[in-house]
Amino acid sequence: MDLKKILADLEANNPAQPLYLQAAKEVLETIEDFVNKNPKYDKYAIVERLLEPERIIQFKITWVDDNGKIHVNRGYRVQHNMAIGPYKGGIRFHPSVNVDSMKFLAFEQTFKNSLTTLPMGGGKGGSDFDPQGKSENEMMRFCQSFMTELQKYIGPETDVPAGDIGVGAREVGFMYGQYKRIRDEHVGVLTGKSLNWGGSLIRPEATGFGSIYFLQAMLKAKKDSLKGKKIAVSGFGNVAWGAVLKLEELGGKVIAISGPDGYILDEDGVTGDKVDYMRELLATRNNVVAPYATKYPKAKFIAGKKPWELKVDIAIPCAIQNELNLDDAKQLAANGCQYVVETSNMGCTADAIYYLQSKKISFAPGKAANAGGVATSGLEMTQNSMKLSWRREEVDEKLHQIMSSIHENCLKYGTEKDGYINYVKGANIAGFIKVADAMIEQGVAY
Ligand code: 2IT
Repeated sequence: MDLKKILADLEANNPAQPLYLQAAKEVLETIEDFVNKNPKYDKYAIVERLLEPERIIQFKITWVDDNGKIHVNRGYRVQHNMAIGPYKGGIRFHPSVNVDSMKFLAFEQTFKNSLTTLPMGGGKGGSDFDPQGKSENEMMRFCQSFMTELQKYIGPETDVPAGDIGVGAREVGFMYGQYKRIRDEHVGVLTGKSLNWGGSLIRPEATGFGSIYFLQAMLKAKKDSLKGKKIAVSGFGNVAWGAVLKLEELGGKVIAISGPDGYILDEDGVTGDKVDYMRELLATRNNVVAPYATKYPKAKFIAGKKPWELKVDIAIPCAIQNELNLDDAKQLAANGCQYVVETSNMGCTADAIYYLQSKKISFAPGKAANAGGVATSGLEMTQNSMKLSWRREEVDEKLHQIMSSIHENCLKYGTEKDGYINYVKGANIAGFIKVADAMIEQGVAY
């Protein structure tokens, strides 16, 4: 493949889309050698085809707030690739949502979903609507308006959305109710549902749990363990919560969590009822972490800073894209950090990743480390199809197996001559192969 030309065309075709270009460039650079060694991919123009989403849907959402004022927001669904299964991916409600962030997330999702071993294509959706400060009724009306339009494009065998930033079980419930009202079907069209109407055990914890299972495999690969490790986590939402919960169980010491307002330093460790309190904080939807230090006065709140300035062995970004930049990477490396487990989608900037890798710090990309969330969504889809539910242990065991298999695939395609594991390369190549081969076998369709 002619990387230079592909990149030039990509930039020309996607102006003002820095996130999409960042995500695509990372994949292209890491699969280049592999694609060049396997000419069939060029013959079938697989790379060029993968760079164009199969469909981008943009729609208008109007809704009425509690004071009777009418608002207009934009909604999106990017259906990136359906080669190995129905489009699958979350819905994000956040002011940063635009066609660029949706495209990057859908693109990443295709590779991530391929890694899970389950039959799921890649998609992503959302709205620039900001849930912060909205009442429950406003959330419900917004979700209903959103689904009134989205339902035209989704279905249990077509496209199966789920939650993401700003969309939890409550919002999935509101959207599911509206889908059902319009279509008159109780089907597995969304995942992340509540337990008593089709949800799966472990789904709420799955992204965080999966990321820590992946970390365990990374540690094992270096004959290391969690014992005595100090850990900084960013975010305090669903993903951070699952990670902290699993770390507590396995004996890793989390000394920091964070929010958009700053970070909490809790030298005693975020454990016990403090972990439950993270849920309460999220439920307030004020999007600030500071109240933790009021409730637990031994902890400190450091306003306006990121937890990457702390001396920790392991850093786990769990918040949002590009939350860990080159300066943060330098600071972490200078402080002796040995593992960075990117659990947010594209949580690290490209230069931060290069820097960490140049220092031989073990770096897991989000596509691999956070795949446990969507993998468990895949398990929810399976249970819905079979019209039964698995026990907690069953789901957890499957999740564990999936994360181990993703790690093995990273080792297979990412181990370098000096033994360093380039997880980015490994994940991108392994994710690419399955989708690319499926596209070839299905002829020139998309
Ligand atoms: O980024 C992600 O993988 C998710 N938000 C989960 C998607 C899903 O379909 O469960």
